[in-house]
Amino acid sequence: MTTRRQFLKRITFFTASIPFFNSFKIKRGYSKGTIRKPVVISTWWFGVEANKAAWKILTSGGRALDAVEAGVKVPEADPKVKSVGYGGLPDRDGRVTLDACIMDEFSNCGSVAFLEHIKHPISVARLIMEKTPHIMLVGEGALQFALSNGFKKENLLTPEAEKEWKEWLKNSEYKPWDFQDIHDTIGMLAIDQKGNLAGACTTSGLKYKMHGRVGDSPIIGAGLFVDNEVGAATATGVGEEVIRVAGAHTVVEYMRNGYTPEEACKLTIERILKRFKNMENLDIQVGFLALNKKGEYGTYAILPDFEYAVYSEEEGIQLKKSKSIY
Ligand code: SD4
Repeated sequence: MTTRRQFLKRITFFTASIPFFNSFKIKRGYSKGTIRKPVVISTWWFGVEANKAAWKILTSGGRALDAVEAGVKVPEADPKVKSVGYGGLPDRDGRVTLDACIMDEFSNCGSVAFLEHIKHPISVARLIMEKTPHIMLVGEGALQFALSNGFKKENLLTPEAEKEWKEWLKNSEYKPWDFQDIHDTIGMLAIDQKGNLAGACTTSGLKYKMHGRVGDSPIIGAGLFVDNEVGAATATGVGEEVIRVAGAHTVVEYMRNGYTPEEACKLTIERILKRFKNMENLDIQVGFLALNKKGEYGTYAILPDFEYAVYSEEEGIQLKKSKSIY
């Protein structure tokens, strides 16, 4: 069991040793070893079903982009997942507002934020990527764009989510990270049979957030980043902390410098923690997933309990526990 003090020492060691590791980056860089493909990884328990949908596309020779879109649509449509799409817990005004983004192997990307009434924000994000000169549409403009492209306007607040929100209203205590009721994003990364990478990220955001709040999930470089030469990364947890360090982009940059996916995630988590003076009462969760060009993946989180799903030839479908600082 690591004490907080040991942990702080470790951070200092890591920070001091980065230039040392960097001096080895050529040697530590990409070997010409076998590339494992296809592979798909995604955040949390609902990643299992999502990965299965993605896997069908990957194993029939489809594009990673199509696989990640199809994959994350599974929890978007599932009312049991109270943190993504339909059935997501609302903001403090009782409105379900969604954030999502998608990125492909050519650095094409699309994003929606603060979108209401559309069950599949990821598909709206993809359409923005493919049909507009822009990357990101938000709020009313994003809704108008979706409706004019054939998406249906729906009520996404299920009776169960409404009941929970009304219960919360009694005390209105805002806890961005509530261990009793983990509230999470799906971030998914895939490498297809051709060795191309793509990623998708979609969420209803932190429950009972302020109306209008946007997290990291629709921000390219924060909640998701894909560089087809290097690798891809995605994030879950308190989006404000992820945005502050341009999380997913930082993970990819560490991989570019030769770090493994797990090392890259860990270094980025440590970057987040640098600003916290008092680690004793830290109750903020952030988790990163990363997949490199060789089909190797890795994860790291601040707190335990971050789990992720992986699907590959070697491992089949598995739900795994991530390593964490605490
Ligand atoms: C957000 N990162 O809106 C998302 C939500 C999440 O665990 O992943 N919560 O900040």
